[in-house]
Amino acid sequence: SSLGDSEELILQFKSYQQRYTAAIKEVTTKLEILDDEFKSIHEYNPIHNIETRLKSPHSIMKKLEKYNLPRDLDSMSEIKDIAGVRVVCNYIEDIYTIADLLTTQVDITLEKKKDYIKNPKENGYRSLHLIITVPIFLSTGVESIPVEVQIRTIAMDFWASLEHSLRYKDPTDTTKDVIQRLTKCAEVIASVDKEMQDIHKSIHQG
Ligand code: 0O2
Repeated sequence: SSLGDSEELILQFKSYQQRYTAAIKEVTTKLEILDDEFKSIHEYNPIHNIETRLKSPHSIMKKLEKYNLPRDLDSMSEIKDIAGVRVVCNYIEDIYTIADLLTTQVDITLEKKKDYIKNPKENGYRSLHLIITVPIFLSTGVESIPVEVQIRTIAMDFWASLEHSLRYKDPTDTTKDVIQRLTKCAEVIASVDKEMQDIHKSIHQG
């Protein structure tokens, strides 16, 4: 019967997908506008690239299970990362500039912030995570939709994507030694990020 329930929820989810897709579009446009404006004023782009993803019904099910939540629409609204936007910036300071300019916009509400740059995860993972809500305008009225925004540098993104694929390859094989080596890589990368930031500053200000 639980299979039947989940099939029904998947159908309901599909009707909701459009809302999350709309929210992704709104946030992406806001980010692109900020990046364009920056370029015209400061002659450089803080954003390197933007990636977006919509969580699949299957992953939503897995997450509901992980948190022991019932499979219904109410608990689905508890999942805040159905709409995901990843912003890859050139330099560390760009991350905070973009986060600030986005979250201070009048129609955006900041629900949650996790700064894994100031407080890296034990494995060395670094990124700024925001949960924001953005209004989307439908024929039936306005709705506030949550979006998870991950903001990181190119270097942090490089580490995160390789670490992610290594972990997915064989989770049981990530020994303590492998974790330690990955953590060390994250530290080296962080120091390169700082140096690149300094070089950028000295050229832009000098
Ligand atoms: P995937 O496969 O990327 O979708 P929750 O989101 O509720 O499960 P939490 O702790 O509130 O848990 O979320 P958190 O810490 O903000 O992390 C959410 C997302 O950040 C993850 O999504 C990853 O995308 C990314 N992330 C967090 N930690 C790591 C890490 O150590 N390495 C890498 N490569 N990415 C990380 P998902 O849904 O877990 O995974």
